[in-house]
Parts: sequence; C-alpha cells; structure tokens
Amino acid sequence: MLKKPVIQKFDKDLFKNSVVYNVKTLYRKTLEEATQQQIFQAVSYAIKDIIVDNWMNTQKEYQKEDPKTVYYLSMEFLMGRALGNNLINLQAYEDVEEALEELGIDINTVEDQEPDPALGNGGLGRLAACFLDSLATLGYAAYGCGIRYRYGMFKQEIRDGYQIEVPDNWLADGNPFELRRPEYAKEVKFGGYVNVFVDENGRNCFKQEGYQSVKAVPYDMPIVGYGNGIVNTLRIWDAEPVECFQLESFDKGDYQKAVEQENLARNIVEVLYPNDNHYAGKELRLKQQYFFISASVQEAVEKYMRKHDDIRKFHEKVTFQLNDTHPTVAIAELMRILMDDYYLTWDEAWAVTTKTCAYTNHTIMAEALEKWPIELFSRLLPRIYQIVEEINRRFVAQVSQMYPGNQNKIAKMAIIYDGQVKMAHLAIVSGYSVNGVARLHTEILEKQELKDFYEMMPDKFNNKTNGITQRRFLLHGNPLLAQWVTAHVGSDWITDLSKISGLKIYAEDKKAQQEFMNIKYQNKVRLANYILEHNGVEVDPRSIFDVQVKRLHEYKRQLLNILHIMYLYNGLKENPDKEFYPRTFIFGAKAAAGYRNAKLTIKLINAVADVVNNDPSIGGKIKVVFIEDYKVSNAEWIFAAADVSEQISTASKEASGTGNMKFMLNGALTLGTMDGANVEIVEEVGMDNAFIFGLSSDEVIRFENFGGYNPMDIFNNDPDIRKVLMQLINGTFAPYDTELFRPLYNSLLNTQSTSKADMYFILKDFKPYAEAQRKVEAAYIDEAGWAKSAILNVACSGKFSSDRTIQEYVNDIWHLDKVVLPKRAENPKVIGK
Ligand code: CGF
Repeated sequence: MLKKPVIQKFDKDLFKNSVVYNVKTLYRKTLEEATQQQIFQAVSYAIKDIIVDNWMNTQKEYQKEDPKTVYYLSMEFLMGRALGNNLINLQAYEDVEEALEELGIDINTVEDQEPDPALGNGGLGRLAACFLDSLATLGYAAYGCGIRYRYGMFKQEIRDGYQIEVPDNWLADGNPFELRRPEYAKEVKFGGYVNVFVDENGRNCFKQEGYQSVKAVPYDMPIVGYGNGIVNTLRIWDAEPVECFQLESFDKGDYQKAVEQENLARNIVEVLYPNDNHYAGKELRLKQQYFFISASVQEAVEKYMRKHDDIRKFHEKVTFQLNDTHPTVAIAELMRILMDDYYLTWDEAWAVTTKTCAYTNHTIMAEALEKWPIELFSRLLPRIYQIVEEINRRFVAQVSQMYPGNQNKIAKMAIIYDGQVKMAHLAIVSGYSVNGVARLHTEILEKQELKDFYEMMPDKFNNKTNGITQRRFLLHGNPLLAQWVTAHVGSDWITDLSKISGLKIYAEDKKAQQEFMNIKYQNKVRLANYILEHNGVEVDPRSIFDVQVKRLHEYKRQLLNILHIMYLYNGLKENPDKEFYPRTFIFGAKAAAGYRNAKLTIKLINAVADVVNNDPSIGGKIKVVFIEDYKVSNAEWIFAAADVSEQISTASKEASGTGNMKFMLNGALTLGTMDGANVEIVEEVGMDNAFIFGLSSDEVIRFENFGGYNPMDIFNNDPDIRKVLMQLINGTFAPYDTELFRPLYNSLLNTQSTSKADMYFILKDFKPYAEAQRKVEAAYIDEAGWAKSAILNVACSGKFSSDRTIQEYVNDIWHLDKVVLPKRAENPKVIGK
C-alpha cells in the first residue's frame, strides 16, 4: 500500500512569484506582455522546479535502496501533454488553477499551448505512457527508453475531405520539462567489419572497425507518481555527430565519410515512422532501433557497474521489457557488451541475457512482423549479426534434437531463415517471458501464431491484459465525473481503481442516474463546442454520441461503420417519418501516409458527412463528424462525451485495444465484436450492458483457413447492402468522380484482385451490426436503463487500470522491489529557472 503523500506542500505565493520571475528572465517581459505560449513555458518551468526536487530525492533513494529496475524499451511513447498530468499527479491542479486565476490566467488556455508530444502512433505507444505513469505511482524504479524524434506523429489536416499530413515540429518552442544529459552520451557504431584476433591474455576479441558512428545524447523527462513524491525518468535519445570526427576525417582526407557521419546523425532521429501494426522494412528504421537500444543498454550496464562489481548478477537488478519486436536487438547488444567488453564466455553471457530480457507481443497481423534481410542486417550491424547467427545456430541444434528429422519445424522456428532475420523468433528464443496483451490474444498466440514455440517452451508464455491510467483518462480528462465518483465512493479509486466498484449500488438510484446523465450531457456540450470550433459542424448534445476514434486500419473496420451510416441514411430517405432517435456519428483517425484504402475511407467518411449533414430532408437526425487530428489531448474530451464506444474490429485481429477501456471508464457502452479486451470488458460488465455482434474469432480463423465465405453471395441476396455498395460507385457521394471509391468497393467484392475479397468480413458482419445498432437505439430511449448500464460500465472498469497490469508484470515477470520514500520536512521551494 502507498504511504501518505510526501510531496512538499504547495506554496501559492512562491509559485506565483516563480511564474512572474520566469517570464522576466526567459523573455524579458512582464506577465501582461507575455504571449500565452510564454506563459505556458513560465508555468511549466515553475512546476518543473517542484518536480526536480522530488526527482533528485527519488533517485537518491534508489541509489540508497538499490531496487531492481525495469527498463521499458520502446520505439514509441505517446505521452500526451505533460503539464496538466504533472499537476494532477503532484496533487496540485486546483491550487495551481487558483494561483493562475489570481494572476488573471486561465489554466485551460495555458494547458492548450502545450504541443502533444506525439512520439507514438497509437495503442502501443500510449500503453507505454500509461505504464510509466503506473510504475511511478506504484513506487517501482523504472526507466522508459526511447527516441527523441524531432518530428513526432504528423499533424492531420482535412482538406476537401482528404487527409493531409503536416510535419509536427513539437520542439519548435522548446520542451520545458526535459533535461539534456550530455554526461551520459554514448557512441553507437554502424557498419564496417569485425576484426577477430587473440589478445595478449589469450582471449578471442571481436573489434568493429571501419564503422561510422553517432553520438547518442539523452534527454530526460520526469514521470511523476501520483501523490507519492516518486519521480521516474523517461529517457529519450537524440543523435549528434561524434565530436571532432569531422576534423579527424578531414585530416585523413576522408571528407566523404565525415559528411556521411554528420548526415547519419541528422537523419536518424528525424522522424517517427507513422505506421501502426505495419512494418515498413526501411534501413533507417533498423538504424533507429539499434541507435536507441545500444545507447540504452550501454547506459544500463554502466549504471549497474557503478554500484556493483559482478556483471554476472546483472539480471538480479535489471530487467529489459521489449515493447514489441522493435527493440529486440537489445538481446544481441547485451550479449555483445557482456562478451566483448566484460569478457564473459558465451554461456555466461547467455545465462545473464536470457534472465534479463522479456518480450511483449502486440499483434498477430502478419504485416507487422519484423523481418530484416540478412544482407541489410549484417551490413549495418556486423557484430550483432554474428551474435544472432550463433544464437540461431544453437537454437536450431536444440530444435533438431527435440524434433529429429523435422525440417518443417526448423523452417517455421529458426531465427534466420530464407535470407531473413526474424525478430519475433529472436525475442521468444532469448527472452524469459513472452506475453500477449489480452486473454484472447494470448490464447491465439499459443494455439495458432506461436504454437510451435508454445509447445517447446510453454512456461515462458503468459498473458498481461492491457490497462490505462485512470489519472489521465478520468481525473484529468473528465473532472466532473471524477468529482462525482469521489463523492460517491471516496478518492481511493485514484490509486486503486478496483474501489470504483463501490458505484454499483448507485446504478439504479434515480438521483445518481440523473446526476450521471447530466454530467454526460455537459461533457457532450463541451465536445459539441469543440466540434463547432474545429469542424464548423453543429451537433446536438441531446443526440446519441456514437464514437469511433482510433488509428485507421481496415481490420478496425471504420468502413463497416460508415457503410452502416449510409444504410441508415437510405432508410430515412425512403421513410422520412420513421422513428429514429437522433444520432451523431463521430470519427477520429489518422491513416498511415502510404495506406491507400485507409486514406480513402477518411475521404468517404467526409463525403458522406457532406451529403448527410446538408440534407434538410432528414431533419438533422443523422450527423457525421470527422474530428481532425485525433491525439491524446482531444481524446480525453472525446471519451468523456461518448455514449457509444465503437469497438468493431474483425474478431481475432485487435490484440487488445485500450480505447475500449477509456470509453468504459467514462461510462460509454461498448458496441463491439468479441475481440481483444472487449471479451474481458463484457465479462466484467455483463452482456446486458454492452452490444455484442458478429463472427467469433474461431469463426473468422476457420474461414481464413478453410474458405467458405463469398461476399458476392451477400451482395446478390441482400438489396440493402447492394444499394449501399452501389453507392460507392454511382456517384451518390462523389458526383464529380464516380470511380473515386472504386478501390473500397473492390476490396469488398473483387474476387479477381490479388488479395481476398472482404478480408475483414465487413459484409458478413453487416446485418448483425445493424441489428446491434437497433438495440442501441432502443436502449438509449429508455433513459433510466441507459444510465444504469453506463454507471455499471464505470463501476466495472476497475480491472482495466494500468496499475493492475503493472502489478501483474511485477508479480509474474519483473519481480521489482517497491520503494516508499521517507517523509520529508515540509520546506516548500519554488524558484525561477
Ligand atoms: O497495440 C497495438 C496497437 N495498434 O498499437 N499493436 N500494435 N502493434 C494493437 O493493435 C492493440 O490492439 C493493442 O491494444 C496495442 C497495445 O498493446
């Protein structure tokens, strides 16, 4: 259990002085003269001053207690804005709000100045951010290790209904919360060759020569625990040219090499690859991976050796969690350091490495599995490749011994096969734990995708159902509901979400229902104002807010949603007087820049919105809104305002989902398939309080493996569906270009095309989805029934806190020591930058 808060008491006057002082020293301005951005910077520096005290204190305590530390290695950390979250976790939000008010400053305006640090694509990066929040709050020593991309996830603009990608220069005004730490810079080497020789002590040595290198320079961001004074670190690495190299090379006449090195540094951290669940196979991506991994592993080893003398016990104090296969080179890098720098034998190094590294799988989508051509891998990372080859050689020998004569097993399981290095296989073979991210997903891994590995090493496999932090997604994002929850069950839910189950007894209480629906209404008004301001569309907060926000991907089936809207629209056109409860369909999604069908789906949504929103004959009963630039900051408002949470992926394809949990926490009812964590959500809240439809994952997998589904049969036999599909190619929504949506039509029906028709079973699930949608409408009309279900969703969301997930990682995988800070003298200190 957490002890009493140990953070310093907030001193309002000191804080106000600090803001004024910062504006003066940073910008030579008074508060009145400063811009909103400058005020944001000044406020953030004042808060950072408070945080830094706690940060130093925490690190001192870690130094003393020497707890085991997890390094969460991830290409992505989708942190969202820091200021508001830091204030929440410092338990200083209201105090700061009040202090700013006294200075004539509105806290919302200040928060709005902060760019979202968008160093991630979607669920995987946001999960990493939630995990860091939980680790600090639970009092575990942890580092997040990643890349300080100069350009994060692109900003999305919608022009003429199309997605336009605009660079996200998130560092343009500087990042007040980060600290540059040049004293921990590391050299990372690429290319060249390995010189093998025997040294004077008779040891085999492997020396990389003729390489190019870059300097990795860490920037640290504080991760503030909630109310416990703990501050952990997110360490993101920037790349700089290696000092003096240029001159040296120039002297040697190797000007070309010096320039290349300079370019390497400039390019390596330039941009985040904007693909989610899809691997692009680009050389620069492998460079990025090795860059941040080499730097992080070097630093982890050096830090350990500053305090210990036996590297053979490294795993007793350190664990590496590999967030997907992206950081898997960590395995070979650790082996390299242990053998080449610390002279451990292979067996000794292997014993340490295989007790240090653990791997999380986030997807079964084939196109997401990373495989690198041997040529590229060995050219870029010659020493690492040698090590991977040796791991593979030994593993293949083991497989051959276990399954004599079974070449097929080797073909399926080898790390290096068919000219490629398979990163998932490397992670499974060398890690001590392999986990999926929801129960169904883990089962599919064990029974299908990773069956051979599971059979060979079943003990490594385990499930860790994802979670989200209630501190950002309820306490910060939905203050009205947060206060209401606290008024009913007390405030313990903030650090122990299971306590929120105390709300169950209010589910049928008329007064509570009314209060709840009133809060939902106010949040809908807040979102409606945002939509009016950003989209110029007026929506009625009394209508059902039916929301699908997530990355745009065919398997997530935004297409099913919009086709169904077309079907509803057709129904209303045919019968304008039919009973129809007004509905606002809200979408938000970014598509990878090169993903044609995803981008076309955005265009279709906007084209349908144009027609439907402007058709007076349907009396505003349907509105369709595509919220531009979906990101963590507007997500918080969207979740708070949702009535219906669309979680309609093709069963088996969504590993977990985490948006589904955020909606639930905010009292939206799930309309979804039995996929990912939806299964567990329904298990918690009950079938009566969700709307489940469609094929099961077993049915999908059976069709995929044995065939038997022909979408053309549905097209031929169902006039409603046929009408909707014909509208894709007859100009109903694109009169100026009737062929515009042909690729979407083809993806559903074209049996001649290379990929299968309707791979994601949209037509198969269409009518069951429409039926579920009818049930949603009927349920919403019963206001008391709806309120009861919505309250029960909030009350049953306890399982989905990332605090629970992290505690499971700690218990089953990491075995970290809990740290509780001693109480400190209350000695408030807020000084200028
Ligand atoms: O990871 C995902 C997400 N798209 O980032 N995968 N990846 N890669 C899954 O598709 C989600 O289902 C999952 O919730 C998320 C985090 O585990």
